[in-house]
Amino acid sequence: MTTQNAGKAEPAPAEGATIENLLREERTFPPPAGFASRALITDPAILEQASTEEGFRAFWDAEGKRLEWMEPYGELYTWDLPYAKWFIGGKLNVSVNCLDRHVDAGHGDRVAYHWEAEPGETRAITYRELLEETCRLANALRSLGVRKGDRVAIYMPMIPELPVAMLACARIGAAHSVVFGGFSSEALAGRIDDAQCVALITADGGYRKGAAVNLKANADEALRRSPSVKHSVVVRRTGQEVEWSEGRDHWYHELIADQPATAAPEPMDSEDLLYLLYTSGTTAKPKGIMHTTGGYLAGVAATHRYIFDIHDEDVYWCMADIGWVTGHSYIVYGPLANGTTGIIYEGAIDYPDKDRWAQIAAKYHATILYTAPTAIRALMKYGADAFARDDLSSLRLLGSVGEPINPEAWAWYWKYIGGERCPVVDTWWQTETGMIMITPLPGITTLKPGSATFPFPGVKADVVDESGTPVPLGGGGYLVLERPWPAMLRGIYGDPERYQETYWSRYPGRYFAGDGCKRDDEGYYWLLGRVDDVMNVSGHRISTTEVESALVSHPAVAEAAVVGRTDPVTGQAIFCYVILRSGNEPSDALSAELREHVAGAIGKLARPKQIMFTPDLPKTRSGKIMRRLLRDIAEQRSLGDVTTLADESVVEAIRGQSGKDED
Ligand code: 7RM
Repeated sequence: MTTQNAGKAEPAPAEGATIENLLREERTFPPPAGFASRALITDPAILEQASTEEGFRAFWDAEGKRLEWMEPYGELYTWDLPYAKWFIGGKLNVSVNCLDRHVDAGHGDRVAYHWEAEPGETRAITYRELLEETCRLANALRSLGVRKGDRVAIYMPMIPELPVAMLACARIGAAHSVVFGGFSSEALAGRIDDAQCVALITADGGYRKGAAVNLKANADEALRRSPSVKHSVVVRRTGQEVEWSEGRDHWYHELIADQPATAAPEPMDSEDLLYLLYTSGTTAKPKGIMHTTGGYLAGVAATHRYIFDIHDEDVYWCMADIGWVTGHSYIVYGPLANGTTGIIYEGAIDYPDKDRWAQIAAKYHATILYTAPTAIRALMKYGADAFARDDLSSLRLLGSVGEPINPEAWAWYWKYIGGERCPVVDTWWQTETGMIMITPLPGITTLKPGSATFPFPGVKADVVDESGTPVPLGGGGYLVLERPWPAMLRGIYGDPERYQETYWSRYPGRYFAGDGCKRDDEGYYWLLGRVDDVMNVSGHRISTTEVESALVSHPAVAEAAVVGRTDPVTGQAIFCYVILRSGNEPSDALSAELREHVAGAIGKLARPKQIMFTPDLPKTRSGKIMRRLLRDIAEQRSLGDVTTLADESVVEAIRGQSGKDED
């Protein structure tokens, strides 16, 4: 096998390998001794133990037993492909597990969330307060006729009432469907309609970079088209002028004012629907991913606890928006199930000051930060001096999620934010998986920058080629999962065929994640981006991730996005969008240098055809680069669906640049 070389010669496509393995990263970081000595998991044998069916069952049974059940479960799980059920016959309520349980154990005064608003207000909400507010809203929803089995849409900014709304739904057995506050009325209407939601919980507005967003106006527009919603509950956040529909609209504060602070929790079957969360397909209509009760809660609680190594005194800050799955699993359900003290921040992390995030981390003595590579690269662009005045010495663990993290960003995160003492957990998972699946365990795993390392205990993953044959270590292919896991999706709402087709038909019996992946000779997993993004240059299947990582390892480059563009000679040619670090100017010389740099770092076959310098990149609200749009721009086509694009002006800014063909 010759695919291990660092690209000095052009390797032929390796047998069975469907995606080239080009980038080589040699740095390793064992767990810092001070960290490992008090970590929750210190024995590497757990990975081996949980790999057998017996060990896997023992692991999840123990995690299931940590939860509070109204009726105990019998069988641990059943697997009637492609449908798993977990904790069979058990009854529980998620809000009880997230709230009552901790208050009953004497932790009512513990802070559940430190809330920090962009304009500067703050609130500390204890577990007792969160429980009482949840019960008031649960009662209010019941008074409006919302019942077990109904669906409730939530369209809110990052304010404490958002987790309250989710928990209140969970308390009464209604499934919530949270729609990002940044989405349009059209996106909201489509999602409400698909789920036939009976109620909507929203706010008058929210703040983002100093401006008030018109949530209520968007919601009103959506409700004109979505007649299933009979009641709309509105939090007064900004105080802005709103239209009012008598009988349908209710102020949150008025509605809960007279409600009792206790509410009987609905006993839910372990397999009852907890929530829907819509993920946008590239062109087709968004999929309502279904998550249920017992397995989901056990899955997110266990992964949160062991991967973030949660101790009682931790102050944990996941910087995601609650409107995407990271917020559901790792701001709300996992952390609350574990009785963790967390931070919720409403605004942009670099507003009004570049170091706003660091001021917040310092103020609350955050011990754990969990964010996305896109945020890390944005902070890199500002440079470490931007937060030199903030004391980040309380930090002890860092996490990354959402995209492959390029080794340079990883190393910067480790060095400048973590002060070279905090393990960095690069966590791979999806809306569909519900919980983290591939990840370091920070007390035992030797880290490699850019690798999500190994499957979580009990997770059975593999990397396969087109035909489904496992690719040997050292090669790249497609990531599959081979055994059910408790937090896995239970389907796509209203569309069982699409569920079967999207995830289970390509490799019968195995879950197809849609991501490229390679393993190195020590078995470390390296995620290579979405398979739709893989480029085909002269028959070599090259991951955009590896070319982007190579570009970002050049000192002039802050961020890069790479796509394949149709090429008459090579099929596709590598087209790179590059954002420069401040102090660097676009030039033909720099363009040539970057192309050489990539060729030198990962091989001549990956030498870019074209570099386009650009001020910005199109991203989703959760920070993922929309390579599909970049392909459209590179091919000079009209753009496809742009509803999930965070900032539409970016596309025009890019189109205004010129890119010159090389060669
Ligand atoms: C949690 C989340 C899922 C997709 C997934 C990947 C990519 C997420 C990583 C990652 C490499 C990671 N859910 N992805 N985490 N790629 N390394 N650590 O992001 O449903 O919104 O997206 O995100 O492509 O399939 S998601």
